[in-house]
Amino acid sequence: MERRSRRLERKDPFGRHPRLNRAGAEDAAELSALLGPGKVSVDEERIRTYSRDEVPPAAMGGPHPADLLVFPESAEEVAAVARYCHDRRIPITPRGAGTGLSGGAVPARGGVLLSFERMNRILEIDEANLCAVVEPGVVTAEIDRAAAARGLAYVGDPCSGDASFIGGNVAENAGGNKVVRYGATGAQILGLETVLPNGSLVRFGGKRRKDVTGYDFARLLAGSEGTLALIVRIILRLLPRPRRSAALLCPFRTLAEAVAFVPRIAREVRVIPTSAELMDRRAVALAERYLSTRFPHPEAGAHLILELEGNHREELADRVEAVGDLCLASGALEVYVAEDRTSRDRLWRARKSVGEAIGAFYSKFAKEDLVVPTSAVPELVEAVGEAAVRWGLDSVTYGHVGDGNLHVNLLADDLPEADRRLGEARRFLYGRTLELGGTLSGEHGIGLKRRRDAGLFLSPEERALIRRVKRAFDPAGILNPGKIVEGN
Ligand code: LAC
Ligand code: ZN
Repeated sequence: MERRSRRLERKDPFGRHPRLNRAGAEDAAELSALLGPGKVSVDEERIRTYSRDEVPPAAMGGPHPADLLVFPESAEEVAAVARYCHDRRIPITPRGAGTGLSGGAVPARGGVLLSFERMNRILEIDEANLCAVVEPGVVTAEIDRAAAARGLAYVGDPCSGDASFIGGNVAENAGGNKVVRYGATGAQILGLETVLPNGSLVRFGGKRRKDVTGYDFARLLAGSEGTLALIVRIILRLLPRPRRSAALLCPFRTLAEAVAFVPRIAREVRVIPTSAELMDRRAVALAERYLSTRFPHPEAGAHLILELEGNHREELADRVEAVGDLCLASGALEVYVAEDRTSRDRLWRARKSVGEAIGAFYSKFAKEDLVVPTSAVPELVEAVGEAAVRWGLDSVTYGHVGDGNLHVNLLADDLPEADRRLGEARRFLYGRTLELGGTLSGEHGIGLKRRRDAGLFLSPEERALIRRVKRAFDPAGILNPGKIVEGN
């Protein structure tokens, strides 16, 4: 029989967490020696700034500062950091641009925060294979700009695309405005190069359109929230860039009419729009106030923003007309068509500002990211209305109506017992979402913020599998600990 090694195992006998250590001044010095000058920081102010994302720290039990920051410049340097931390059981939390909305990049258990901001090169736009090879710290929108120069497109388009990093998009499987047509970030990934928590470099997938040689690990890593591996290089599919596009702004008398209209586009016009976005009346009012702008028909119950593409003038004009006519026949008060860049950009800016506007004007709210089968969207919208009335709350509903993912916000500023109302209303909405075949998060992830809520939506078997997959990649439990499910 094999003898158990008597080596001291750093394991917490009472918890499911492996025992983890903090990083101290000595680790900062050693990492600095390992990486070279200027790549490690222990500056408190800087650590505070880097140790958060877009979620107010108060919503996650206060700030969770890292012990130190590292700024590697290559995959080898990432691997060196991983090996160092692995040997000492020091947590590593990977971080992109910090635009996340669930605390995914927040170092829940201290340790090393690894920023990818210096790994920001677009390495290749491969026209022959219709793909891009990029480092994780590239700003998402830059990939599409680089592709556009060759008549190609990168179709991942989260609302934060001008700031977010592609590495964070991959880790969170970010969604956004074009998912209805092209799928989320995961659907754009052909391959990933990663550093496992023990420091080994491993590739998954590659420049190929098909691959059933083994499990699809690249897809598993998309949305793994930085808990399984450090992503150091990404191969993304590119598509031919449509020559023309138009955005339709369609105010509807009621929210219910706007929502009911959306599936008719695919059924009756036989086109899947590039985007089908919703802003209810309050979302419109918030964007107007935040950007000092005006929408036509601010009294409308909701506005839809529909984007259509085509290669030829007539092709696009036909689509615009077909969708526009159907819209008017379905209760739209008007249809505005933005074809030039400036007016399209203005429209999208307004749409993309809503999330920020809520944070700017309100302090007590529930910010949800619910997703249901598209046929259940009308019932979800009804449930939001019901919750608002029952608990005396204001609500703002907007987002990706075309793919069933709505940003539902319940606002409780100035109300007595705001927390109780928000808590009860949220639980009510979660219950309805489950009944409708939906789930907690369509695109923002679980992270630290929603770890407790996730339990309601994941079966015990699924939670156990999540933990086992986590352990398979990261037996020492050092990579982004404390995320997704309790005990991770
Ligand atoms: C949006 C972000 C909040 O869609 O996901 O605006
Ligand atoms: Zn969104």
